[in-house]
Amino acid sequence: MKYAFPDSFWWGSASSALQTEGAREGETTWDYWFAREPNRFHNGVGPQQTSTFYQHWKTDIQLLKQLNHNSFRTSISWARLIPDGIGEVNPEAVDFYNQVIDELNEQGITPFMTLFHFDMPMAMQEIGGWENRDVVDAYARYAQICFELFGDRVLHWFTFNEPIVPVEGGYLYDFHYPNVVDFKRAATVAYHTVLAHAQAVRAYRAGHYAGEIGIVLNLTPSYPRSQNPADVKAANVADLMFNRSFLDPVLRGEYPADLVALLKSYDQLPACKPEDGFLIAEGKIDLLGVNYYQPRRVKCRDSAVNPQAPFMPEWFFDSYEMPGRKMNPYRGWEIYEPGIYDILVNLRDNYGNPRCFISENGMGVENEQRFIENGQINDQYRIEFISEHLAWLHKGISEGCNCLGYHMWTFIDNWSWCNAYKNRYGFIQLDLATQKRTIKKSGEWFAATALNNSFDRE
Ligand code: BGP
Repeated sequence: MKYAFPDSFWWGSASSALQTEGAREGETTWDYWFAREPNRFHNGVGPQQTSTFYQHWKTDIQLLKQLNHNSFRTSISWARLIPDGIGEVNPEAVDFYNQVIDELNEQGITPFMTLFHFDMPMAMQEIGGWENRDVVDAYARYAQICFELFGDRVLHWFTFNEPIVPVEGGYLYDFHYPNVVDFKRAATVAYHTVLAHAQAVRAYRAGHYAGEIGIVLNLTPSYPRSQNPADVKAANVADLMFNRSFLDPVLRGEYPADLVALLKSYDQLPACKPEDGFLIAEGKIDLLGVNYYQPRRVKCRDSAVNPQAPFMPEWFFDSYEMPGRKMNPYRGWEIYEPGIYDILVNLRDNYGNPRCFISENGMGVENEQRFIENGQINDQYRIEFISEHLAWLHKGISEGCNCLGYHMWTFIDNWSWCNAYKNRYGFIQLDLATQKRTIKKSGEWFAATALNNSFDRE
C-alpha cells in the first residue's frame, strides 16, 4: 500500500542545543552536576563532548539537505546567549544562531526553534530555578530577546521541550539535577513553567511577530490494565498528572478541575496569585509539538501506601507490565505504534483538533556498529519503527486529525543526558573518535520518503 501525505507536510528531525553544540561560556545545571557526580553519566561522558554542531553546523546543514529535510528543530541555549541568565547578551552566540538560522533558510529548511530544552543556566538554578518566580521573569526576558533577535527569520517557536521532564527528573524521580524528591516543590516547578510559557506567549503576541508560537509536550497515552473501574481510575490520575498538567493549560487556557481538586485534597498545590489565571489563559498556543516514544500502562495499586513515604504520583497507581508487550530493550521503553494515533484522536475529539505535528519519535539502540554492512549501519529496525508509526499517523490524518508533519529524534547520534552515547538515535552515525558522520540506511529511507512525500509498504 502507498502511504501519501498532505502537501507541504513537514519532514525533518529534532535536536537540542546542549545535546549537540558542545561546551559554551555559560554554565548549565548539566555542567555543574557532571563536574560533581560524573558517575551519574554513562561511561562518565559529560555534556562537553557532544556532536560538535558548534564547529560543524555548516556541513551538518548540508547533511540535513541530503536527507531532504524541509524543516528542522533545534533549541537556543539560554546559557550561551545570556551566560548568567539575566544580564548581557553574548554577541558570539548571536552570530552563531544567526548563521545557523540563515543557512537553514537558504537551504530551504524551515527552522523550528525551542527556547528551553532541559538546559537551565546554573546562575538561575542557584537562585532556585523554576521554584523562583524571578527565574520565570528572567526566562520571559530571554524569550523576548530571542524574538527580537531572530523572530524575523524564525517563524515557528516553542517555549519548552517536554516541560514535565525536568519536573519528574529534578523533583520526583532523581534523574536530573537538583535531585530533589518533593511533590509540592515539583508542582511548583511545573506551575511556574506554565507561567513562564504563558509570559513568553504574551510577549510574542505583544510584539506582533510574523510567525507562530507553541510548545512541545511528550504525551504518554495512559492505558488501564483493564476496564475495571479501579484500573480506569488509576489511568485517569496518571493522565491528569503527566499529560493534562500541561496539555490543558496550553490548549484550553486552564488546569483540569480534577487535578486541582486532587492536589488540594493532599495539600500539594503550589502558591498561586490571583492574576495567574489571566496569564495562563493568555498562554494558549498556535501549534503543538507532540513527542511520542512510549505509552504508559497502569493498574490500580495492589498494596496500601506507606504513609511515611514521600507523597508521589504512584500513590494512585502502579505501572503495569502488559504480557507480550513489544520492547526496545536498550532504552527499556515499550514500542506501541497505535499510541501515536490515539494521541491525535484525543486531540481531535477533546481539544478542538489543534494544529499539531509529531515533533519527536525515535528508537535508541546500543552498539549499532554490529549492523555495519559495507561501511554503513543497516538499521532496518529503525525503518520498521518509523514506517509503522507513520502508517498510524497516516490513518489519523485520513480521519481528520490536524497533524502537519513528522520529525524524528534525531539527526546525528547525539549526547543523551545521563545515557550519554549509550543508545544511538540518529539518521547519521557519529564516530566519537573522529567526529566522522556517515548516513545510516534509515537516513536514506527517510530522504526518499520525504522527497516522494510518501512511502510504500505491504
Ligand atoms: C526526549 C528528549 C530528547 C531526547 C529523547 C531520547 O525525551 O526531548 O532530548 O534525549 O527523549 O531520550 P533519551 O535521550 O533519554 O534516550
